[in-house]
Amino acid sequence: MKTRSRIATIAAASSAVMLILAPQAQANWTSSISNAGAGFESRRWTDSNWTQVQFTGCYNSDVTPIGDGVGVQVWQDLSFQPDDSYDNKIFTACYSGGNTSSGEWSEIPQESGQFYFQITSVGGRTSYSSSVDVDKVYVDTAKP
Ligand SMILES: [Ca+2]
Repeated sequence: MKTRSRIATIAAASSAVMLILAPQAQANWTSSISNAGAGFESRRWTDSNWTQVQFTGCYNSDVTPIGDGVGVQVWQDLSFQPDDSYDNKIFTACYSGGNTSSGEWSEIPQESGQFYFQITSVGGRTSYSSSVDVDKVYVDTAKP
């Protein structure tokens, strides 16, 4: 039983290596967020030149004024050096009637890299005690 589980672990580790070595492809992705406070980091995605992050249906965990929205900042994940930050945008439309907030970052590098977004504030607060749920997160990498 123990031997079998170790083999499974090794197989999983090998496929992770394969993923890292695979050619980088840019793909759009959809997800949701629950209970994320300032400091939350999204999954990484491969992108270049331009990227777009959309939130549809935002709800705060507490009574923070929704007019202050949720702060969304795109970063490039760099190995062996500090990550590069791009604009911090405040999403507010997603708090009303399940509308969509959309942010575009057109200043990211032309060379393909690994990107993520960070939640920087919720209701204007940067403490993790205020958190947000997002029904739908959509990242569009399509522009070249
Ligand atoms: Ca792109």
